[in-house]
Amino acid sequence: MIDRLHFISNQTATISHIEGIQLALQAGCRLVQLRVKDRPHQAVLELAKVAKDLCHGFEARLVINDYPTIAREVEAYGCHLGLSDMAIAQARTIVGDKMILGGTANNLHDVLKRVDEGVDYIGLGPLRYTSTKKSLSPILGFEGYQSILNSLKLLAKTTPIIAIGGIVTDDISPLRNMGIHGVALSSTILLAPDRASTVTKLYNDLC
Ligand code: TZP
Ligand code: MG
Repeated sequence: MIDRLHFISNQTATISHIEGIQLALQAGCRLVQLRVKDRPHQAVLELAKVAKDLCHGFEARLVINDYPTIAREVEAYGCHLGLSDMAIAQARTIVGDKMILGGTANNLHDVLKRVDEGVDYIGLGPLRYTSTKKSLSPILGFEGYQSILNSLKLLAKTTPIIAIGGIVTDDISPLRNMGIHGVALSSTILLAPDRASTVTKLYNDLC
């Protein structure tokens, strides 16, 4: 089963990608996505190697955003691709059959495209505004998710949907109740006053 909680790395004013990943792992996260947007390929590869070692120490899974070749090189658990990144079919030829591939979607059209491409999960968002991502797509709100999930149900499409974008702990129950498989989040974990109890609550509410 695809993990229900995905921690997305982000560099804040005071916390680096690697520090953030370490904090998330210490808090109990068991799937980490390394999402580095502002560094050259070689620098991302170096971060990916460190992230892989950290995840290994916590028996956690590592997903690499944007770079199938890096995901293959560090033997990551998965790779996540946006709509303007490499096509899923091409990525599959690079990462092989065992790695999971996730794809971003912002609306029903994208979701159906991702289903056709055969992704292992779909990151669908944003739920609401977040400063973590630049060039944010239109906000879906709960109504947007409900409408897309209704359509998927009618079409009998079962690809797991991971909600993303400005998600806080109180969102988990309503999202799960409408049929969302899991959530991907960054700020709610990184900026939590007590990260461990936040992650515990997230996992409990995601059951
Ligand atoms: N894609 C859509 S929103 C987002 C990404 C990568 C960032 C999610 O971070 P946060 O801090 O949980 O809103
Ligand atoms: Mg991308």
